[in-house]
Amino acid sequence: MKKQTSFLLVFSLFTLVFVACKKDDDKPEPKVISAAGDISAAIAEYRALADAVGGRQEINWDGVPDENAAPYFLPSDFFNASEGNRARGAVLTTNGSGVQASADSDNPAGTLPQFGNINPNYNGLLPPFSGERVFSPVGSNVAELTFYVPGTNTPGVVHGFGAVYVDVDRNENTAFEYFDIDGKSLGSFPVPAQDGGHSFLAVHFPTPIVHRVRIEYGSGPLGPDESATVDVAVMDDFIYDAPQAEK
Ligand SMILES: [Ca+2]
Ligand SMILES: [Ca+2]
Ligand SMILES: [Ca+2]
Repeated sequence: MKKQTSFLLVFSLFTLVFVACKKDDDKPEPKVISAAGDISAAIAEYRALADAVGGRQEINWDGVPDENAAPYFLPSDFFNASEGNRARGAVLTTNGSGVQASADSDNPAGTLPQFGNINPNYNGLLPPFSGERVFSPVGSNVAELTFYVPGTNTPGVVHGFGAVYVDVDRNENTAFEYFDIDGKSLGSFPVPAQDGGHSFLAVHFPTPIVHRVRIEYGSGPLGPDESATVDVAVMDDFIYDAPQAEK
């Protein structure tokens, strides 16, 4: 009887140690910053984190010229130019027909802002956080953001990524999933809802480990009217720390 008890005790201790180690090895614990409504304090907090690890990049879409904005697609590598203001190390892809920055209000083609080119009822429904242009994949509600050493084809890594969402009504539809350079998931993180307004989510890891972010939001691709079953959402400002080569 005594022998059996000690065996059980040793076995339980072993299990405890094993579980504790496994948890530590599983994934590095990131800092998660999220907010809905007034998101300015959360953005300031994340900017400071990105600044502290070698500088930050921000994409607010507002400098995209008319010829690269809706109704035209934004080239996937628009923000991975070899030099100048577009050398941001960010490549945007989708399994839909392409990605777009929305039109501004004085574009020569007269395209409606806030993705009114896709559904005129969206104009007025999707208030931008910065400037006039917002971002969305078209033909899909999934976008992939992959980091490169700016201006090169060398895969890059960052500590983290954060972004502003516009008009997320239900948080079950909307999340970021982060991946390392081997394609291993670092976790999936939900975005808080804010009907008619702005939400923010940023996830910052202790080391530069993020190579790709899968961004999924809204209940489906842009097209149908917002309703009790359809949650139309788009994105505005992207913020991340400077992409670097993996060491
Ligand atoms: Ca903007
Ligand atoms: Ca709404
Ligand atoms: Ca919505």
